[in-house]
Amino acid sequence: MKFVVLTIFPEYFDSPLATSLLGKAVDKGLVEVEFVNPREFTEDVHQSVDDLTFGGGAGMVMMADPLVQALESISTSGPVTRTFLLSPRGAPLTQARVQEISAMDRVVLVCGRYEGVDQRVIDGGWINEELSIGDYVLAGGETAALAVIEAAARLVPGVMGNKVSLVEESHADGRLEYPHYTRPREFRGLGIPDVLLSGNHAEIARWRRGEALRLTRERRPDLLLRHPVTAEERKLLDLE
Ligand code: JFB
Repeated sequence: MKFVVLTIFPEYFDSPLATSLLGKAVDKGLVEVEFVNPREFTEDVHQSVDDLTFGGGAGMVMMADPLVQALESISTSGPVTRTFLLSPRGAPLTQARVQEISAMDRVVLVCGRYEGVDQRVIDGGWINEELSIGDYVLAGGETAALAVIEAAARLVPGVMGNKVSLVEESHADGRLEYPHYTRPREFRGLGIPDVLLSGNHAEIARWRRGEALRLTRERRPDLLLRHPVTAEERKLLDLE
């Protein structure tokens, strides 16, 4: 899949895209990321991309013209494209949305800075959808764009080596993850649950489902509303 990122700070993406899972996905050509810098579409000597806000008040706003020219420079032929604006006002990014995005041919991610972008970029039809990665305020869209890229990339076939963890993850949809342990068996007086040493894979799977469910009920009861407890899970809970 291909991402086109509109940003005045393309260098912000350098190490994340060169490191670990994403780095390998990019090296293998499974994920492509291209940058378009709105600053290259400015007309004035200062290459201004921001201006004062109509109505007054503190803060600057990203001007419509450099952003729209940058968007219009992206080829309209070629792969089908969806254009997202990262914004604290956007629809919440969920794993379900990430799955949809990971199946897209080409995704444009528009990153604003300052107080955001001129509303006419949105109202003029240059944006398909606004996305938010959470209810807190970042200084710009770049961190959110990276989160979208990383979350989508790991679902692209071949990126994770089509590991069992992806299958397990979709199977445990809507549940927090169960606790993980690795060697040593005892760490500073702390052991690990006996069941994990039993070699009984059915029992281990049951224990993990129970832990995941209890943790979800405790910490994220909101998730249980969207993914209700199943009859099978009710039995798991009754056991304790
Ligand atoms: C995205 C952005 C700003 C004051 C400052 C452009 N979950 C999220 N939190 N913040 C952002 C986001 C997403 N996605 C985000 C783009 C921009 C924040 N700012 C800073 C925006 C509004 N008010 C500028």
